[in-house]
Amino acid sequence: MSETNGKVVCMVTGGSGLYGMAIRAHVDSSAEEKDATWVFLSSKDGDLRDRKATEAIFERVRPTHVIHLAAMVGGLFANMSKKVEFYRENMLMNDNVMECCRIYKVQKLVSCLSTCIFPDKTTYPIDEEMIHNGPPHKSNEGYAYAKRMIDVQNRCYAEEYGCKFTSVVPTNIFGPHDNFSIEDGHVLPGLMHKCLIAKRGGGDFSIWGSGTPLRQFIFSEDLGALIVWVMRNYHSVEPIILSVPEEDEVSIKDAAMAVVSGMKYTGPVKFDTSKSDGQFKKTASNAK
Ligand code: GFB
Repeated sequence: MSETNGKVVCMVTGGSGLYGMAIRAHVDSSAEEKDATWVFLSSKDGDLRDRKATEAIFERVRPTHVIHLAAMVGGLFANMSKKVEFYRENMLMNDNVMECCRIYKVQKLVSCLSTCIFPDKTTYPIDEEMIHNGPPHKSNEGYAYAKRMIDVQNRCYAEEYGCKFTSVVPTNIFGPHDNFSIEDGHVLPGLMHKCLIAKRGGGDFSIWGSGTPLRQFIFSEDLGALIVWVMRNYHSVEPIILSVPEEDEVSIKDAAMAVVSGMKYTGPVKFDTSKSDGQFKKTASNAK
């Protein structure tokens, strides 16, 4: 995409997180992004839950394009215990960023949903048309409804103000610069961290739940390249799923055993079935 007037200034909120750092890795290694200015925000640049702080960031950076990744995120267990915070903090950030994108005439906004926001009772594979066809899994309804409102707001801004806002729906992400939090993080980084502790003699390697739930995992740096492609080349307001294909869905047990072999752990492996399995499956189609 060539800009007729002036440079592309692309601002990435949540720029220091797992997803943001993956975009940075892609941008740093791709020739076609050399002509654009990329600004990666972290929470140190301002609190996006605060409207004045958000406006001050837009005033300073004057972005032409925004990739909005900043969010209160967490794995199943964090979501189950902090539904109010997951709803409120994400709603505040999303509303401030979208309204500032309108006011500052941002040419393109790409926000981030997640495959966990899909209906819990559904047919498979799930595609982009099905997001609102029923309530999400109870475990993360706070986060899921806040994320679903991004899709609703995108359509309202497009209809009323002609804003070019859209969203991507990544499946479970893993990769470098994760927080690897065992209590609040996602499954793969949590398992890697627990496996490291077990290797160092800190007890047996414990997989939470039964290991039977199914997930599609995408490597963060592949996702980084995909979202930059969406910013440059995808012009619909409708969300687009970014995932590995259905056939690459694996069980939590298979994923855990991949961590075990990848980290050359040879000790005992056990399943802590006192922990929840959460949503059994949320198979997404990447046909689009
Ligand atoms: O990544 P995760 O926490 O979230 O995966 P979801 C949870 C699944 O992995 C459950 C099992 O079936 C857990 O029982 N599991 C096994 C573990 N061992 C572990 C472990 O050590 N840590 C964790 N966290 N899980 C999330 C949503 O759902 O999907 C988020 O809650 C987000 O909002 C994310 O959207 C993509 O995949 O279940």
